[in-house]
Amino acid sequence: MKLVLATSNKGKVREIKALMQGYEVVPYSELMKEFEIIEDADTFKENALIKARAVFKALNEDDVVVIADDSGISVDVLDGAPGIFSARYGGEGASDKDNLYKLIGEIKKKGVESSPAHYTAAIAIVTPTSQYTVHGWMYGDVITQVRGDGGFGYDPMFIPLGYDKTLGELDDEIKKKLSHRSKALSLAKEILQTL
Ligand code: ITT
Repeated sequence: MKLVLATSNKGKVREIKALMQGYEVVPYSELMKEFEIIEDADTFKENALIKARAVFKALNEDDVVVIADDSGISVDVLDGAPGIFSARYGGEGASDKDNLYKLIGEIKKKGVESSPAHYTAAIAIVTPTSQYTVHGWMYGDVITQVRGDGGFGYDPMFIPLGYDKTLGELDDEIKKKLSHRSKALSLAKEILQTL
């Protein structure tokens, strides 16, 4: 079964390919020119559906399954920010590094050096006849330091529960076992098996 990924994020593509072995996973940018998708819903779930539906429509094929991932980090000391705004926390066009340093700055403004936090991933699956969503979460702490260069996004400041290193420092295999994305994708696989 060919799965088309409705994402432009290279970190997500790398992780989803590694987590979906046995499936043919193709980023939509390999099939058409990337286009802007306005993610204007107020939940991860709805934004994932917006992306999957937009790519499904643009592909205009009868026999395709599209998968989208909408994800982000929620920090307790910031009342859950940046949440669904994680990709643009540092402003329009912000890079992963801009977002990371913006988050560190906001946590420091609260007068603390760490805070409990969690990642959320919503995965949407869109087929010619059906639409599904599943979720996964990973809990831990964010710190006001950048440690390691593994993973992507906010990983160099995120320490998963039960560890004392950031996802930037830990082996990829650990994130593969623990992550919000891997938990959501294991549920997605159960759905894909029924199609
Ligand atoms: P697409 O919409 O094209 O998929 P995006 O990067 O805009 O790409 P999102 O809107 O879902 O994707 O934003 C996700 C944000 O959350 C982005 O800033 C990521 O860096 C961050 N994020 C999500 N999962 C992450 C992970 O596993 N590790 C680190 N950061 C993550």
